[in-house]
Amino acid sequence: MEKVTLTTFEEMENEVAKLLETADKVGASTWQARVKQQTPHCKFGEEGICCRICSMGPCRITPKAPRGICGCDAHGIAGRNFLRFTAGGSATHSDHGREICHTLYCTAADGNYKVKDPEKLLRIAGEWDIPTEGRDIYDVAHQVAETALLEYGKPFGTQRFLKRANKERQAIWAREGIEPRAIDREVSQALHMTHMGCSSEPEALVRQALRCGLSDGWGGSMAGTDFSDVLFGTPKPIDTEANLGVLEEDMVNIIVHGHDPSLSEMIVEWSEKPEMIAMAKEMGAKGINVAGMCCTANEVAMRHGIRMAGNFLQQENAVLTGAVEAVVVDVQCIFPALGPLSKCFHTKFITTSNIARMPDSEFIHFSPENAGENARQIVTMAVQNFKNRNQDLVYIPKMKQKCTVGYSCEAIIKTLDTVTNSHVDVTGTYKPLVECLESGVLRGAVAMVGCNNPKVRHDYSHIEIMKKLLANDIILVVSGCSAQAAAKAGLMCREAKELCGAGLKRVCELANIPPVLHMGSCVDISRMMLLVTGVAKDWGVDTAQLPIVGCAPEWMSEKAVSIGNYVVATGIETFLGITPQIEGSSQMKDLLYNKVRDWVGAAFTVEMNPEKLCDAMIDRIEEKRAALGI
Ligand code: MSK
Repeated sequence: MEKVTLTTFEEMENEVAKLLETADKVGASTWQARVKQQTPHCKFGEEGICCRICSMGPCRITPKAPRGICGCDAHGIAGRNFLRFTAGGSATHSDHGREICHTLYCTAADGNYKVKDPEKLLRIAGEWDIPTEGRDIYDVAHQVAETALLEYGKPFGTQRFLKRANKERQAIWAREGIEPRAIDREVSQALHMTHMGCSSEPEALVRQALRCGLSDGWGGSMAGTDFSDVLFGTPKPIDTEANLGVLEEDMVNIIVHGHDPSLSEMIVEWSEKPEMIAMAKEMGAKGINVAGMCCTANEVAMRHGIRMAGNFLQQENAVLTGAVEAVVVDVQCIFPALGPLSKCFHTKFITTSNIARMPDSEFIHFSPENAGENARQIVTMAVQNFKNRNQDLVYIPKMKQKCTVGYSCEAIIKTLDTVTNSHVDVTGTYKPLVECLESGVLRGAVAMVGCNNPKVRHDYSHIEIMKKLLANDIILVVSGCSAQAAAKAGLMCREAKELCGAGLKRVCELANIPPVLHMGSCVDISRMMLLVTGVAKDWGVDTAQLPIVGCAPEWMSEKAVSIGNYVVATGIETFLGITPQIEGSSQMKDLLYNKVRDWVGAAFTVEMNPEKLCDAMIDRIEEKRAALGI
């Protein structure tokens, strides 16, 4: 086995500097320049104490003006802002899930979309008491999809997926009155509560934030993940590569960017068609190279081995290589800057969803019914654009690393089965993992997730924290842009076991896994909830007792706040490397950093210094171990 050589920050930053020179040459605006223009940020906004909810304001809280015009204080304003942030994230993830449910409803034996994992579909149908015996798989798919869609607006009851949680957790949610009802209802209620003249009591606002977050993680996101697996296949370990070096000088490069795999799956399928490859050759290219960006990268990497060009803060970099024929996007985390930036190059910026319309883009409305034709049109546009590439502007950084991705819960269990020769009775469970944790071979696990944020050095917190955790025998499961940070650095290959403590290294060797396990995209944090729940059930304890914590060191989006709420509500201590916009309220800080622990057994910890954040996680893991008597 080869030794691992990590890509350093200096190497990455030197290459970015060269791309920024190209930006200067063509007069393009970049996020690096815009950050300077926007700094310093508005202090009222940063602390969450600017209220723009009605037109009597905006009101800003200062020592001289401690209440807004309606009389709301800093705590009510920061609380309302926090709940609105959560609702935005929950709505976004859940609407992604809804689109996937619609796609499932459109499946047909001879259609654009088919059922690729019938076993998983039948399992979900069984959970939901939907008859399967003797039925056509597509009849079952349509009924399951319709039932899932009704979860968004059902008038009575709570989310069906809550039953997957361990009994202790379900009891806590019921006791605290935070079981999510219809998904849309929790978002609507959050907006209603935060309307002028409704809630201004921080505790009530935080409870609704937890409930609204849970409707995402144990509702909309879980639907998004499960039905994506049914449609496109449940991920299995697969080898691929990551970083801008996956772009090819002599091929048509298509970047797929966003979140919804319904689009990217079709683009991948069409880019592999012989007639499309023949057309690329006619244009003088050697073929078609599809590469992923942000969470779409995770989706297509873990199901097809499609290579990952980069994470959130690299989307502009990809265009700056001058070698991208088309950036094809669906929804979420897409910089509007891509429109004007693409105009400085030959690159076509193609938007496809009414949810994400942007200036300076070419819009091709993508729908499940016309998906094949839409994809054919998009791939054709990209291929025909190859001849317009300006070779003088082409510079592709050579950086890339190999990685193994695709550790769904099913794949993790299957991997564990291969290392349990002496424990035949534990096949199909997480018990081997429980044994490793209980014996101390592994000290704990961290679920590392989330974005990049220009408030901190790109990827630095992700990578430095991961390296230290590995050295301390703490295994990592990762998703979203954190996953790509790991892959690009070289931490997601089997050779990275050399960076681990003796215990984790041994586990990696026995199971033949990398020490950083890729679990997918943002919505796939629902996989992590099921993993943690499975471990808790096999251990016979509640999730809050496990030596497992969550971490989002470079988070930036509303979705991340929604995630934070459901991860905490699931009993998992959550460590943030970017301060949430609540610092102007002592009551909100006390609630989120302490008091919610009395309700759900976990809370948030915030620390901007990655070294200290990592130490705090290790300490918390050791405290959990001590409390379990191990
Ligand atoms: S893409 S939400 S920047 S993880 Fe899911 Fe990355 Fe964060 Fe978007």
